[in-house]
Amino acid sequence: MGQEILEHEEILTSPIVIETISNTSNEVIKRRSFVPKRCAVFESPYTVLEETDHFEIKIYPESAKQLPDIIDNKVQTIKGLDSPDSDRKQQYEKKRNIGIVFSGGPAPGGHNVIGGLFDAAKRANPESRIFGFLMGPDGIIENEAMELTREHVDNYRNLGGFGMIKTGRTKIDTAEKMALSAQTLKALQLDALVVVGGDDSNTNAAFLAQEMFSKEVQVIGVPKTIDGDIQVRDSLGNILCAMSFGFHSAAHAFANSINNLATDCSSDVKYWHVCKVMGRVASHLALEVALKCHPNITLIGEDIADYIDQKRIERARKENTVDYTAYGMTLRNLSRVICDGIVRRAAVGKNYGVLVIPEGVLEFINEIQMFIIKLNTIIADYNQTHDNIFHKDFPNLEDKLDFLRRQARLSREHPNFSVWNTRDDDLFNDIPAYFQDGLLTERDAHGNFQFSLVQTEKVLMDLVTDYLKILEDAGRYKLGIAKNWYEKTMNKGGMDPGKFGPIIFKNYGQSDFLLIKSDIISKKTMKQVLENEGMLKESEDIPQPVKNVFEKSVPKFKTQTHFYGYDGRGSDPTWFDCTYTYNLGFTVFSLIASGVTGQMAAIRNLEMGFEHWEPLGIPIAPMMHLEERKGKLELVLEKSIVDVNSRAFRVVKALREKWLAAVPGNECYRNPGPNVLTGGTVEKRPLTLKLNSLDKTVR
Ligand code: FBP
Repeated sequence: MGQEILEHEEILTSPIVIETISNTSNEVIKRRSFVPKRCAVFESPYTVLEETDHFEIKIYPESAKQLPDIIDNKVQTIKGLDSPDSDRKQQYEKKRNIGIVFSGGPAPGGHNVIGGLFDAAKRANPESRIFGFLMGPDGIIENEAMELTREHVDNYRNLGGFGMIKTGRTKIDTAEKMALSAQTLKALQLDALVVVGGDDSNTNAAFLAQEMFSKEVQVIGVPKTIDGDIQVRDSLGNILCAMSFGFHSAAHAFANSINNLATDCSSDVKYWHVCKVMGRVASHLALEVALKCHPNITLIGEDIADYIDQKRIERARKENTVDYTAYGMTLRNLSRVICDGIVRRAAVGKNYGVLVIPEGVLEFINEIQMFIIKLNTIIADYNQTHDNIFHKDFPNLEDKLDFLRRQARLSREHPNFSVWNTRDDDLFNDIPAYFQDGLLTERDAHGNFQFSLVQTEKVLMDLVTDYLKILEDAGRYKLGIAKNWYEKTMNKGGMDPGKFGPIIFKNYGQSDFLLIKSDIISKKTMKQVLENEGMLKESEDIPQPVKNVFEKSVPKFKTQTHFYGYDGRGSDPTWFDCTYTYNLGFTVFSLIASGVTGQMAAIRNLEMGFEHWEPLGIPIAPMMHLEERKGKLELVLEKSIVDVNSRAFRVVKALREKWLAAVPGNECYRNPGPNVLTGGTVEKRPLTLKLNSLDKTVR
């Protein structure tokens, strides 16, 4: 034993072993040393803001009421300045204490926001101090912060995740949490707080900015989320911020993994890979993945919501009525769409494929959306009325269902005041328990439904499997048999393929992939057909080659399910995200150095090449609108969803049939390439943005 330990030690002290197993791979060392380009304005030693009135912003009265001190903020563009006057110089170079916090899910590029802010702040004044709040907004409430040194920052440059200071989903949404936060900011003598987060966190940043206005602490937001749903436009549709950071890297990571599955399944030819792709509500990530790697089927939630069943409309029109169920897709409809693709590929011998399902697809299905809204309201009401937590009081599914049943019974006595009636209860009881459990899952701190915790893909694939069975029993789901294989098998068994062909196949002589007739659904029915056609006597068994042909035609639907989400959130940032976030850090500093608050740092023209990028500050308060949250209307920054009229979506729609590849021959899969920062061929910006910008000219 002692001898063995010694040997282990000897092995581990060898310099080659040390280098080989180091936690820091050569790739990490190379990444850390990459220096992203800076926008031209940041090449100047100073910057200045220029208020612009180019943009039309419609202000909600409620925003003006709740955020009076920051409602008049304007869009600010950033200009480089080489020789400032002494006031400007003094203001810019002032020693500052700046705090930064990550809020919500990780997104590749966050460390470079810190890197950019750190470099810009230290360039202006090496005495300035940057504090990172630990574990998200909890770090502000509980005053858990660390001063970030150059060593910390250098260690994480161009690397994924939020590991340097971690993150959390707490919302600073009560007077008590606000007061504790104010105490922390005062204790650290902060001049400014930077909130790096999604739509909800930027909303929170606006409320913090309002609260800290009188205390003279500036609050600046940064648009982060892999979901890509922070896309800010003015009321005329001019783009102020085309994309949150992290989106491109996550989509790239997902597309690479999905492309690997495409390579595998088209080699192994036996699995359908069902890939759920993150994005809480909007399907931006699924759309980008589709453009990057061309899966056979990609569902887009927004497209599903837009679906209109023309046949139903026509039928209703003839009957002089309106069929409201003709608008939007049901879960059942959707499973039929998937089945159609599977059946059509099977007909040309392709018993495999790649299906991409956006995580938030259920949000776009009316029947499910109705449950989500109703249950949100019920849970929020319960928590408020009982000053307790619904999920603590009803920990098990059975308890929750029991509670709902009681609500349904109550609705009979008070029909006008009920959110949950007996019809809801009956419909809800019709869905599988694991799905009921998913729909009743706890909402996050912002009141959002947690789609990532629902087995959306299982819900859909259960319906798909059931319907495929029905189609198979009806003889409509069959595997096409290559004509050459059929002829070879028959000839080898001493049978004439030409004699049997027209009897057992419906397209013999017309296609290279032969489909067994619909009424032949078993060996028994095959025997009957052969007997009827005089090819077989009642006492005879089906010839072995014909049996082999039949067996080959029976599709075996086998799936592998995958969830792409957390892996992409933790991936290293692409060139686009490294460069974008580093410049966001510089933008944040420029906004702080100019004394503004309640602004979100952004870069305009991301949809174009780097040379067109324009750093700017977007006023958060005027961008807010009212939305239902936790069953109540709340002021929030609007989430952007996929525009079904956008060029990117229309390209995917136009290529749907091609990528399904339900024809004999090659697939259309695309390899997006490795995520390298230099010398590679990886796309320099999201394909969605590139396509959507085709009609745009630089202003
Ligand atoms: P953010 O909006 O906070 O960036 O997070 C988005 C997201 O990655 C969604 O795509 C996903 O639904 C959710 O986070 C998962 O959240 P959690 O980390 O709490 O499981």
